[in-house]
Amino acid sequence: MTAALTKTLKGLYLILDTAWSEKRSLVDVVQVTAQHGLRMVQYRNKKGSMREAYREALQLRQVAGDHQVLFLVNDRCDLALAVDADGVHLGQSDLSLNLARRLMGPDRLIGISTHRAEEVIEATAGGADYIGFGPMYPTKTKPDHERVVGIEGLKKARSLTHLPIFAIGGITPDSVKELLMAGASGVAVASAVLDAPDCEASVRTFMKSLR
Ligand code: TZP
Ligand code: MG
Repeated sequence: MTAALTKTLKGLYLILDTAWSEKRSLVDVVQVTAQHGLRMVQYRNKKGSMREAYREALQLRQVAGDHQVLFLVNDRCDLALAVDADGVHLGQSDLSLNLARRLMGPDRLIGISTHRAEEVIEATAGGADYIGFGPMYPTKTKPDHERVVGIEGLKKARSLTHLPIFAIGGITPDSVKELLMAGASGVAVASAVLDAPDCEASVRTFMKSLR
């Protein structure tokens, strides 16, 4: 990973979850939120076919690239490579970090979802570029989510890794300060932006609290 990329791994990381795409198209969301300083998004499609996901991700990848927004794909290295994404975000039951690195190469980002100390240590030792840590709070976006880790869990994670940590799960602008204080480098958010009555206003509020 280049030094320039390392510097980008903080702040707001918007999860473009297709389950939350009813209020506003995800393309629209990327276009408007990029104007408020958003620099990193993740395409997350848990339901569509690979063909559908490819079409949608390709379009979003192009729009993100046009706005200098890093574009990562959730779960799937094949889709990430097919759309020439900047990286992939993997959960604990996706391809191993080792195998993913062989596929993705040294320059693309690999993020790993972690929920406990051992996973943080393993992702760090395995050469991840950043970790997601959570869920910080209960969330509807991931109904089968792991046990809530809490602020103490985040502090512990911070003590175990030098990697950027994105806190995730049920995060709203009101929770940002305590998460940064506990050591988060940034916050990964879906519903608080995508399901907001005004997604631009929500991103602006996030950006302000992240400053
Ligand atoms: N992984 C852990 S919690 C979560 C994911 C994908 C959902 C994040 O979405 P929201 O709507 O910001 O809680
Ligand atoms: Mg996953």
